[in-house]
Amino acid sequence: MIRDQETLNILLSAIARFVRERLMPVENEVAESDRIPEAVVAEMKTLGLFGLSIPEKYGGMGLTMEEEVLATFEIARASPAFRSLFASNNGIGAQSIVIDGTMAQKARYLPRLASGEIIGAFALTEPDAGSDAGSLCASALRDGDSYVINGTKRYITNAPEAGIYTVMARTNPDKRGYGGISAFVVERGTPGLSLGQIDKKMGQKGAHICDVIFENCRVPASALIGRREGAGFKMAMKVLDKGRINIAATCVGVSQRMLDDALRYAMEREQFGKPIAEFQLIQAMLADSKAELYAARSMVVDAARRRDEGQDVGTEAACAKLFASEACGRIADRAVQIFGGAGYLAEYGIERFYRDVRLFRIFEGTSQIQQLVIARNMIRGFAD
Ligand code: COS
Repeated sequence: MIRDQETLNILLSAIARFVRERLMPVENEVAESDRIPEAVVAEMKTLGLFGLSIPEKYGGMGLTMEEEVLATFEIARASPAFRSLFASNNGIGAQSIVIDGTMAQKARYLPRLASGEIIGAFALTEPDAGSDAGSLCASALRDGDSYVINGTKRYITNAPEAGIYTVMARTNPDKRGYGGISAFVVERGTPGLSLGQIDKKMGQKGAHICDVIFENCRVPASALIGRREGAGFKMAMKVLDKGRINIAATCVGVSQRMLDDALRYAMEREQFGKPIAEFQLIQAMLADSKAELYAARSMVVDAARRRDEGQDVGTEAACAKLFASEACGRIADRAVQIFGGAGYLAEYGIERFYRDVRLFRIFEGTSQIQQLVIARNMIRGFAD
């Protein structure tokens, strides 16, 4: 749903200009230093990028899902590491509070998330619980007016920078499966919370992940999100439904960038006396990429519109994430191929995207998990 096209156009063109003039020129610097310059982070805050989807009442822009994916298409034309820094405040690092938080939790955290003063991280995955999120082991045992959290969370995006962590832990260890899982908001600096070393990754330099370790970490009972025990797993799944649409939108933006770069190269690079874009085998790669990009974009917009209408979008979010991330991988591969030898060299940048986008088929649910979600929902629908 687009509330006001004119206002949205102003935002989209401001983002496009920021991407072109401020982010793209420092992509190499960020990849080499593994750090986004402070000045760029400050400009992200001024533009409101940390609060795109946080309600206006709490200082965000309150974008609808459709508006947000259109913004993401623009943002994701730059290296995905930039988006990673503020994406968790619009997605998995804040949505548990937006969707299920108490009034007090919303008032305490959402304004600071919206301004970028703090970053939110989502701590679901554990060393032994990845795709099988319902088997997580971290515990949060009630003790008087508090809960005591123990356990380790792994691959947590933005954990080194985060000011708050949404932590899924078992409040009822006797209850196996998802029913015993609750969600907590835990503040950085709480005694008993520590961070592991920043992990070295294949790509997305400038975006950081690490372990988050809880050792007798005591939080007040008011840290329980929604003040309901046992609701954490379903809440995490709802948060991931939105997150998956956003990852799919990111795949569309990055795919567009890679295809633009590949087309430009194919028009400029000459072999056998003419631009390689005039050869049909190159054209086939360009055309397949364009068609897949169009399909992915259409799926993302449709899933976003359905979510805005209040529909249950578990299936559509999984379809969009599955298709867009797999297509993005194929488009990256073709872009490197079109660049030829230059595609393998760091200075042309396309190999960096090739490594960066590999993550999209893995995080916020692997492609295999998306297939499983889609098929399960089909089977359940048939049974009903
Ligand atoms: N919205 C609301 N409720 C949902 C839901 C959703 N999107 N998805 C599942 N649920 C509910 C189910 O309806 C079920 O409730 P009922 O028993 O009342 O019907 C409950 O949650 C458990 O669901 P399910 O039986 O499907 O759970 P499983 O443990 O079998 O599997 C998968 C769930 C595999 C889909 C889930 O663990 C998953 O998404 N794993 C991937 C995790 C992930 O993406 N990790 C990335 C890390 S975060 S960056």
